[in-house]
Amino acid sequence: MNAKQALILVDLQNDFLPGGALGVAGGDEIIPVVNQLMKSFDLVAATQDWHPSEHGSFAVNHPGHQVYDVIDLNGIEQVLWPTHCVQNTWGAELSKELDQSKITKTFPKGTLPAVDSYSGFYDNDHQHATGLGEWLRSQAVSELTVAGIATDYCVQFTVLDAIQDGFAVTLCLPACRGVNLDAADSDRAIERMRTAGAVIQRAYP
Ligand code: VGL
Ligand code: ZN
Repeated sequence: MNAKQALILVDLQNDFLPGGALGVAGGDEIIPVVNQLMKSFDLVAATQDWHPSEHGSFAVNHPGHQVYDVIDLNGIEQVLWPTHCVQNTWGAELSKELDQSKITKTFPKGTLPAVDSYSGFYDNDHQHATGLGEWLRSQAVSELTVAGIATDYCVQFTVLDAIQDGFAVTLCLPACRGVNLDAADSDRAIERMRTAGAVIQRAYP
C-alpha cells in the first residue's frame, strides 16, 4: 500500500498576493497551478496567517521602528512587517481564485501577539502547536507536498518543521513564491530545505 499523502497550502491569502498589504511578486501566478495540483490529492490542508491587530510582528506596534527592521521579539529575531492578515479582514481571507472546495481543513497561525508563527505546525518559539501535525497523523498521512507563500518565510519554516516531525516532504517550487527582501533569500531557503531532507520538485506538471 502506498503511503498516504497530503497537500499543504501555505498562506494563499489576499494580503500576500499582488495588491495586498504584503504582496509577493508573482503570488497570483501560483493560484492556477495550485488549483491543478489539488486534483492529485485526497487531503488538502491550508494554513492561514491570522494575526490580532496588536501582533508583535507588525512594525506599527513598535514605535521608532520601520517596516523590515529586525528586532528581538521576546528572545527571537523578528522581521517587522507591514500590518497584514488581521483576523476577520479581507486581507486574511484565502484568495477567491483558489478552489477552496478542495480544502479539507484550515489551520490558523500567528494568533498570539507575543510570538510570530511562520510555520504551519508551531509558533516560532516551538511552544504552541497549531494542530496541523496532530491532524495529519490522525489521517494517517506520512508524506506531504508543500506549496504557497512565502518560500523564504512560511513555506520554509513549514517544511523544516514537517521534516523534524518525521514527515517526508516534497516542495513544489512552481507553486511557491518568495518575498526576497534580499534577492537570494528564496534560493538560500530552498538549499536549507533540500539539505534538511526535502525533495525539491522543480517542474509541474
Ligand atoms: C509570512 C511574513 C509574515 C508568510 C507571514 O506567509 O510567509 N511572511 N507573515
Ligand atoms: Zn504574518
